[in-house]
Amino acid sequence: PVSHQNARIDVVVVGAGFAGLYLLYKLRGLGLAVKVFEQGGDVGGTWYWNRYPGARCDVESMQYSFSFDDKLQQEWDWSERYAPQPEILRYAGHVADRYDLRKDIQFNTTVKSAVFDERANRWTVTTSDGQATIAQHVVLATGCLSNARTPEFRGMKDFKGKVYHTGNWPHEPVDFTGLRVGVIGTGSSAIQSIPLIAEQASQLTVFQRTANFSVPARNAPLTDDERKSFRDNYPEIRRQAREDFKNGIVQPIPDRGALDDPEHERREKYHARWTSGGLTFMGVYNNLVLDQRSNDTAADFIRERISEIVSDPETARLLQPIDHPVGSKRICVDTDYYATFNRPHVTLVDIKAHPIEQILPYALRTGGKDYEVDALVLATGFDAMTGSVAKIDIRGRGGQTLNDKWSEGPRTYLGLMSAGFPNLFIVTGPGSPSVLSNMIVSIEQHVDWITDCVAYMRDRGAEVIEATRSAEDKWVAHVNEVAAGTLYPQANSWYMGANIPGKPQIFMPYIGGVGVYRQICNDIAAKDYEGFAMTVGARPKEA
Ligand code: NA7
Repeated sequence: PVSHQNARIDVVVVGAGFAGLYLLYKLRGLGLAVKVFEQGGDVGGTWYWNRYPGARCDVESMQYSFSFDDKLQQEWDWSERYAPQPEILRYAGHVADRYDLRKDIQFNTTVKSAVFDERANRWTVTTSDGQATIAQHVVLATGCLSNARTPEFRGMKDFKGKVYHTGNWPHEPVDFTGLRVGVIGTGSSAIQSIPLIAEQASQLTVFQRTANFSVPARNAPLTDDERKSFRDNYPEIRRQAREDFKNGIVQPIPDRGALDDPEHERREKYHARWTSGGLTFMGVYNNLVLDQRSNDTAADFIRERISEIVSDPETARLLQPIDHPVGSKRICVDTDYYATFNRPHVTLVDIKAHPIEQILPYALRTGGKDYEVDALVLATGFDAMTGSVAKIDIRGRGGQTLNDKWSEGPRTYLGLMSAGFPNLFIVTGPGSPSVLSNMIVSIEQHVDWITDCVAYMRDRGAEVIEATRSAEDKWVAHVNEVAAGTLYPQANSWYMGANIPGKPQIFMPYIGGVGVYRQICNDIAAKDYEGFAMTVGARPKEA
């Protein structure tokens, strides 16, 4: 049984990460009554859950931060080039305090279902505390990498040591001193945490299925001068991030393709980016994700660096990715990852050739051999982009569930709405640039667009907005067409849903770039929300 909350709520927001926080701030600015439900015990979303050692953002902190309030960006001091997780979490907390957001956020509360009442044009949102909240709009700010995934391994329940998932790390410090630790996975989370776990563990065994490309972060403390140069130029830097750079990250602009340069020049350029560090490595040339031969030159360069750094030839060979173009999975950014394998107590085990057969009370069995471990770290990733939405029982027109509608893969118009689910918005959803971009740039754009849309509706007395099927069909086709022109679909990545057994494989994010995407969204709004139907009275009208 659920009890109904009586207070009038205009918008329910699901999630209090960066998207949820900014939504609350903006919607409140319209004078609306907003209620945010957050399953964690505090704000911060992905940065609340991902507390593993070495967790930090791979976008530079001066760019991975809110731009909506100049005072905020002038006053907040980032300590390092890449902010560590505790600092990003403090920043989220600061934003919540600064704008007094916590009073409208209910923590430790999971949204169970959202059901649209077609007669009343209202959503009923039920939560884990047994309450039902009625609202005109629901916004899913549930995040793209927030649903940690634990694969099923035979014998897992028999394991007697401690098990940790990087995406759901304990709040109290974890000490691996003197322990034999096993890490499963070699994605970004593993690559960040392995060098630090190796500092403590007596023995570290890394179980790798697919090698990933990683480039050095070259992280360092930010100097006052570096901070000042951003702050003095923030209006232009933020404009460029929004408009000029596909991924929302300001970086030196490549003016040519990899094959336009002779080999020695190409190598010099790769070396320069390798030395300056960071994921802008992929921006050495403008065609690395478009042309296989060009991509090969970058991939070869990284493979060479790996064999240079790692002393054992067999380990070096295993660490060299061979099965996907560089950048078709998000490139990893590390501090001493490859060099860690030179430490005598660190071992790499190939579980592609010999998959994990069984987990025993204190060991992992693969290739007929038992690797003894006292603690297990699962760095096995997320049910990305759709996982957190799928956990909520969402029912739109005619009682259709969103999971049913998306059973062949997510379908949205602009990543913002899905036809048949009126007044249900998604922030950085599938079909928007989302995870292919600086998430804060994308979050701010979506939140601004949604807020403007809600204000537009209110000014015109419109009660309902929904994506039309035809606009959605066209957008889905466009998203696929743009992806097909790149090397991205070649990798078995979580962009494709390929890491979840049984998940339909379609390329989820929109790869056209944040500037192009923003323009499309703005044009649609300027044409009175073309492709959306708005209901002013009883009947929906095509906009
Ligand atoms: P990722 O990038 O999804 O990495 C997960 C890793 O776990 C990857 O190496 C997987 O190998 C491995 N994995 C997953 N399932 C299994 C099973 N069943 N057996 C063996 N190995 C497995 O997640 P992260 O948390 O590292 O990073 C996610 C994003 O966060 C990252 O891209 C950044 O944007 C921030 P696989 O490649 O599937 O063979």
